Amino acid sequence: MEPRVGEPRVGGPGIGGVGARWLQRSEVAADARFFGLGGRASGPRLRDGVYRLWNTDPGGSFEPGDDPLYLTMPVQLVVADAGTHLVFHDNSWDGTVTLREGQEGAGSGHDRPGYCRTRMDGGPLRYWVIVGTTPARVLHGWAALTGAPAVPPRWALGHHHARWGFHDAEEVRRVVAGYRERDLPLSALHLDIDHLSGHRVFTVDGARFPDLPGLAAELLEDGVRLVSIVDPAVKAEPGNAVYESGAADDVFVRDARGREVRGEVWAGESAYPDFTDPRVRTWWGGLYAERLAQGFSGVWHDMNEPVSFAAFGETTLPRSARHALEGRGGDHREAHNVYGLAMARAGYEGLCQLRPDERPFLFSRSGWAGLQRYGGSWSGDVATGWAGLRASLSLVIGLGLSGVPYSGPDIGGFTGFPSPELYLRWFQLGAYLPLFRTHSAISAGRREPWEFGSRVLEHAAAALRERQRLLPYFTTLAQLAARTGAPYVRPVWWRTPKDRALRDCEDAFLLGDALLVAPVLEEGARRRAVRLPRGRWYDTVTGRAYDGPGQVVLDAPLSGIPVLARAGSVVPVAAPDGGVELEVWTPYQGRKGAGTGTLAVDTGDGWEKPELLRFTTRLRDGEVTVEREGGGEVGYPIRVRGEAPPSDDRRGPRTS
Ligand code: NBV
Repeated sequence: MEPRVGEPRVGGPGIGGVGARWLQRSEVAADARFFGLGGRASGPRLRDGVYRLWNTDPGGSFEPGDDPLYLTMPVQLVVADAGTHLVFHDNSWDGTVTLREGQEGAGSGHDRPGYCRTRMDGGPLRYWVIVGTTPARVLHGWAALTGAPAVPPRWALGHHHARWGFHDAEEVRRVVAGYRERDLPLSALHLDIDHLSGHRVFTVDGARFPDLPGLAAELLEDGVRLVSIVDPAVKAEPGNAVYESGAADDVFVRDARGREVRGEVWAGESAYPDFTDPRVRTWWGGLYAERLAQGFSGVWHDMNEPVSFAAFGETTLPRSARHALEGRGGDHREAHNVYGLAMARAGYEGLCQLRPDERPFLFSRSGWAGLQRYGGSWSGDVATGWAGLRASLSLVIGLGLSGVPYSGPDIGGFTGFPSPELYLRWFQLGAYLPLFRTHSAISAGRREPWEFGSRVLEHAAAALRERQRLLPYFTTLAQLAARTGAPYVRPVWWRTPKDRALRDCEDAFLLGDALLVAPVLEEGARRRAVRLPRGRWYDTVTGRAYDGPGQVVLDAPLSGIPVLARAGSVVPVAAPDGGVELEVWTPYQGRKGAGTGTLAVDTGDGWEKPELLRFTTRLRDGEVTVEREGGGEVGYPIRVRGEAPPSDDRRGPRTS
C-alpha cells in the first residue's frame, strides 16, 4: 500500500539525494505574509527570520523568542492579495526555513518581493503546493493530503484540570470535590508522571494510588474522566515488565553496532521504542490495555521529541541511531521529526483496537505533518507571564493553520505563580480554545480556579459556564474540522484574506464562522481595540451592533473578554433544560444579508458520522426567520439575539 503523506516513506534520490543537502528558494508577492511551520511561539504571523525544522524540547519553559519548539513541520501557508497557497516539503530531515517578507513600493512600482529559502540537511526535494482562492480551500486540500483530523470524544471538549505533582488519590479526590462543591464543570483530570511507580511508563505507584480503577469509577460518577501521561522512554532495568517484553521483541532503537541506544529521562537510564517500525507500533499499542484497565479514558503523550537529558550537546537521541523507517532503514537524522507522529499512530491504533467502540482521546507534545489523524497537541511548557499568554495563542493558531486543529495552552502557564489577573485572562482565553486545560509544573503554584481569590473564582466560573453552554458549537466545529480541515480557531482574516490590516492582526481570532474572540493579553487592560472583518458584528454582552471592516474599542472588564457574533450566524448552544437551542444573531435586512450556521447532531463518542444540519437566517420586515436547508422543520428552539438596527444603514460607532 502506498504510504500516506506525512509518514516516512522511501525517498528517491531526488535532487540532492538522501544524505546530501539542498536548498530551494522561492519568491512571494510583496504583500504576502507567512504562517504555519507547526507550533511557533512568536507568530502566528511568521516574521523575517530563520525557523528551524527540528522538534526540540526547549528545557524548563519557553517564551516567545524561543524557537524551534516541540512540534515543527515543513508546511507554510502564504497569504497574499493574489491568493493563498500552501507549500509542504515532504521531507522529515533537519533543516531551516528562512522567511523574508517583501516590501511594497507605495505606488512607485518598485515592489520588492518576499522570499522563502528552504534548506534541508538531506532527503529528497519533494514538495507539494496547494493553491486556492481562500485559506479554507487550501486547508481543505491539506487535510485531503495528510488526513482528516480525529474527532475528540465530546467530554474532551469540556474543561480539563491537570497538575504535575498531585500527591495521591486523596488529593485528586479533594480537587474534584473542590470543583463539585463550587458547582464548576469539570470533564477530565490528568495524572502526570508522579502517579507512576518510579516514573516508569505503564505502571502505578500503588502506595499513593492504591486502587486507581476504583478511583476512576468513582470520578466517572461525577462525570470526570482520568487522562494519563505516557512518555516513550522505557526504563532499562531487569524486572521492568515493559522493558523485558520490549527487549524480548527487539523493539528498541539500536546504534550502528547493534547496541541498544540508552538515554536518561525521569525514570533513569532508558531505551526508546522505534515507532517507525510497524511491528513496534503494534507492540506499543497493546500496552495501552494496562492504561484502560487502570480506568484511564485518554492519553497525553509527552517527551516524544524524543528527549534524553544531557549535560552537553543535544537533548535527544544521537543522529547515528538506527531506525526501521517503515522497513527501508535509516538513522535518527530522518526519523527524529516523525518520532512523535509515529508514537501517536501507535497509541491511536492501539486504542482503536482495544476499545473499538469509542473514539480515542490522545494529544501529543511532539508531532509532524499528519498528527491530526491521531489527535491533537498542547502548548508544552509555556512560561508564566504575559508574554507566555501571547505565545500560547500564537501556538494554537499556528498549529491550526498547519493542520492540527485541536490544541490549547497550560492555563496560567507551566511555571511559577501567575498573578490573579494573569491567571484569569489566561482562563478566559482558554475557555474559547479546543483544549481547555489548567496545568502546571510540580514546583509551580496551583491552578485551581479558587486559588486566586473570590473575584477570580466568580469570573472563572462564568467562563466555565459559557464553555459548557458552547459545547454543542464546539462539537460541531470538531465535526467540521474533520470534514473540511478548517481549524476551530481561525485567524481573523480567514474569510477576508485580502484585508491587509487583518492579516497583521494577531491578538484576536475567529472561533468557527460565528464568533470573534478578543482575549485580553495585556496587564491592567480594561478596554481593548478590536479589528473587525467586513460585515456586522454584535457584542455578545451588550447586543450592540458594529459594522466592519474597521476598528472598535470595546470594554474588557475583568468579568469577561470581548466576544462578538457575526450577524446572521447560528450558534448551537446548550439550552437550560439540557437540550440544544439555536442562538441566532440578527441578520442584515434583505436577501444579501442572509446568514448561515451548522449543527452536528450529537451521536455520542463512537464512530457514527453525525448528520450536519445547515440553517439559513434572514431578516424580513423586522422579523428573523430561520430555515433548514433542504426543507423540513428546524427542530430546535430558537433564541434571537442582537439589536436589530432601525435601518440597514451602515453604522460604525467608534470605527476608525
Ligand atoms: O511530566 C512532567 C512534565 C509535564 O508536566 C509537562 O506538561 C511536559 O511538557 N513534562 C513536560 C516533563 C518535564 C518538564 C520539565
